[in-house]
Amino acid sequence: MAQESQHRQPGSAPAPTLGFATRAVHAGEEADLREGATGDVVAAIHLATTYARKEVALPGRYEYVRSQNPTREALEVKLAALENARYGLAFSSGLAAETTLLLATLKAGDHIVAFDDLYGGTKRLFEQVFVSFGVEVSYVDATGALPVERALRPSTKMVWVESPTNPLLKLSDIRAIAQVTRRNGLILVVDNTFLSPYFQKPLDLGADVVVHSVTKYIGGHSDVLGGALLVNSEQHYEKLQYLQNSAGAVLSPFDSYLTLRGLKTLALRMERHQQNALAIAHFLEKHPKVSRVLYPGLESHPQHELAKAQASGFGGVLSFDLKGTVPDAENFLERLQVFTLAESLGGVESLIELPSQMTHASLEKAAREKIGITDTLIRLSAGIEDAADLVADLEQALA
Ligand code: P1T
Repeated sequence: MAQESQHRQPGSAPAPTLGFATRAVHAGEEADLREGATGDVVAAIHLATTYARKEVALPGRYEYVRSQNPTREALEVKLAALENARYGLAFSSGLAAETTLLLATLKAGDHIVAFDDLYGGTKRLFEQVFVSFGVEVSYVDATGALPVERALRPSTKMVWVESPTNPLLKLSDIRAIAQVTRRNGLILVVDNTFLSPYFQKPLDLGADVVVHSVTKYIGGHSDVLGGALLVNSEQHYEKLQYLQNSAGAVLSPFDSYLTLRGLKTLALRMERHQQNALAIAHFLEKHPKVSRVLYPGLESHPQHELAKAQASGFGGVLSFDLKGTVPDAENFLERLQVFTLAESLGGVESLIELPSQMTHASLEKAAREKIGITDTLIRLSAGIEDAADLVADLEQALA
């Protein structure tokens, strides 16, 4: 394996012959047993910003840290191996990954068809930043292919979905939408942050690009800000790599190391996140003060069958509506003891928040309400604590 990794193209993954958990531990970090090598069993943190060469015209494997760095490269290989992708690229945040992707693929006048429920920061990037460069966006209910197909224009270049969405936990029928994008020569981007590659592999379902906020489940410990792009097409990879270096929003060696470390337990963590989310969802569904619970793992979720057909699990995030007023919701959130009132998700600790005032506050109230983000909608990310403690905490705060 060590020999094979020496000849692989930077950022490219080995064939996915080993199981997911095995790849999560080993891919990108095969010990180098050649003479004189250290045999490290974990990728080292390479802090050098530049690399010496013997001759002017003869650079070594690495030239300058922004272009590539051995620690980031190990992470890019591991990420690609986990998403069944040929190539991975790591960035300094999820939004940096998104920005790089948009810069690499779009020009003024191009049009994006996007899911109307997306992370607020992604919508802000489209509407407040890329609009200045002449990029247009239409939002549709991208649960199925028909609304996407109807929104296409001659200038459409890209279809952008999250599945499940943030914060309403809607799903996109990725296979059906991929047929539309293939037929029309468009790029299908799937933000896979909520399920992680452990539960869903959008490239296998027909997507062209997978986006991650590495800050969430992939890092997994609320101590890394990072992003990633995964692709199969060499042409896409070369463009993205060019922009990764030219725009410069790369992940640092230390954050790459923390992410490599976090990924080794991704399979274990995702199972526990999901187990806890299910226990919480069942508890909330029966509670008299809760009017609706949104979680793809519940049979009451309108796309529960699609969830089972395109993913191997439902993840650890759910949203729910409290009966009552905004002050009631604030009281509830402030009384919790085990849950932490904070933005973000996907860490080992359970987090809870009010999207209308926190993660999705950058959206207009009317636009929020139109798609169902009410003022009292609460989103929670189940951590890996004991389920009984999480349920008891919700129970006392609701009482
Ligand atoms: O925060 P950053 O690493 O830049 O990732 C942005 C991002 C992209 N995609 C999805 C689905 C996300 O949820 C996020 C970030 N989301 C939060 C911070 C949040 O609390 O929802």
